[in-house]
Amino acid sequence: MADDYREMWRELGINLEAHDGLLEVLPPLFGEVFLSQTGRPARMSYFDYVFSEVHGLRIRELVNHKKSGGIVVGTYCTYAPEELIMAAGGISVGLCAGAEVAPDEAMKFLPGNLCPLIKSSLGFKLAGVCPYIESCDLLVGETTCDGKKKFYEILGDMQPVHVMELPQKKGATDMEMWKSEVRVLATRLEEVSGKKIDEAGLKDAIRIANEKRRALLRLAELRKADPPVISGRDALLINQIAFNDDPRRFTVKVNELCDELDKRVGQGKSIGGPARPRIMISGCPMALPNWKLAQVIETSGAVVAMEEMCTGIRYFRNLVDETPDDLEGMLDAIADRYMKIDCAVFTPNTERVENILGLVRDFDIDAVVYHALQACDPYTIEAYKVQKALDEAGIPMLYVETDYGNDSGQIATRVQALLEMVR
Ligand code: BJ8
Repeated sequence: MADDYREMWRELGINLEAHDGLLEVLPPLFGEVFLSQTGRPARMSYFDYVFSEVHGLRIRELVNHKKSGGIVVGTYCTYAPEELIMAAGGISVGLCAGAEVAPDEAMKFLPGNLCPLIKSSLGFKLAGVCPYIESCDLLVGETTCDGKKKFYEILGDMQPVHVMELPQKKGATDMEMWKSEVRVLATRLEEVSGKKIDEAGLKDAIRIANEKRRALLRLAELRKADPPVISGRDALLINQIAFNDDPRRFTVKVNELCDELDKRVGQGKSIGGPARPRIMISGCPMALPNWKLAQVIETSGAVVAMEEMCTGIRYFRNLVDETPDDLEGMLDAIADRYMKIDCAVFTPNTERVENILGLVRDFDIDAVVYHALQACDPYTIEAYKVQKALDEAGIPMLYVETDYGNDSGQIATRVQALLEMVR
């Protein structure tokens, strides 16, 4: 891949030497986590290919889109409404980082005891190894956790950033404020792109984003099969790719995979043998290429049957109402949909606990592994409420606080003890 794309990366301002180092470590890791699995669905080959070209072909598509007058908009959170970006002629790309890059550089700006997702996201920018962020005309942030808010201020010195004010409660006045924030973002996107968001374009964008979510919901539904027809690792990879791939193409490919999985269910063809403990991972998102926890759980003899996180069902559970035809109605429908997201930054956040209990029931979950990124206040603190509810429901929960370092061995010991309890 590297030879074909070097000139493009150079033009984007990528630090080629550091980038080469990154590209060297990813293929062996990918091979170990994904290609080593036996009995994978054949249609996973598309997602393997997308990953292999994640800094190549997809970036070329972004560059070509810009050459033809479009814009690229980077996001760091599932609260950033991708429909608006699409309707303004933009391509939306997720920028959260899931591997440690340039930690010493990042710590010149940020404290060491900050969540690894934020430190690494800045590390990728400072090291000049992310062609996605270098392709962006605008970065959309949001006032979720304090770390992200302050990170956007730093990032704003390097690139144009628009921060949406996200309320922390879900009352009537909060909703009004959020509706107006959605409109402010729409105006900013129009200014950056020079393209007016009109009714037809927004209607189309809502449909495209909903179709993507429907495909992911269909995939989630197929993961209820016991024995499982797809691994949690593969489902996680698909969820991660959802943030960066072309949404129409991605939807087609997820549906093709689901067709294959439908057949597998009919044939009783599982991945990895007989039924095993069914685990749900809950908590902080896992940005590419963070696969550590899913890998540990599945190589310990269990299957991850669901992810209650933003690189999981929190991203696609809710659809935008497609009935409004006027611009104002559509903007309100978008605002309504995004406010249903149950991130731990909200207070109170009883919806999340209820949703977790619902998922445990619907996906026949034997135990929950709680994924807390170190120093993430919202999710580490909310673990208490989740634990309490799961205790009452008789479902064991293992709390894992981790970062992007190599602690797989210690986690594996604890996961194995959990699995012994539920076998
Ligand atoms: S909607 S989960 S993507 S905020 S892990 S940076 S919360 S300290 S990523 Fe998130 Fe949006 Fe919520 Fe989802 Fe802060 Fe926690 Fe770090 Fe986090």
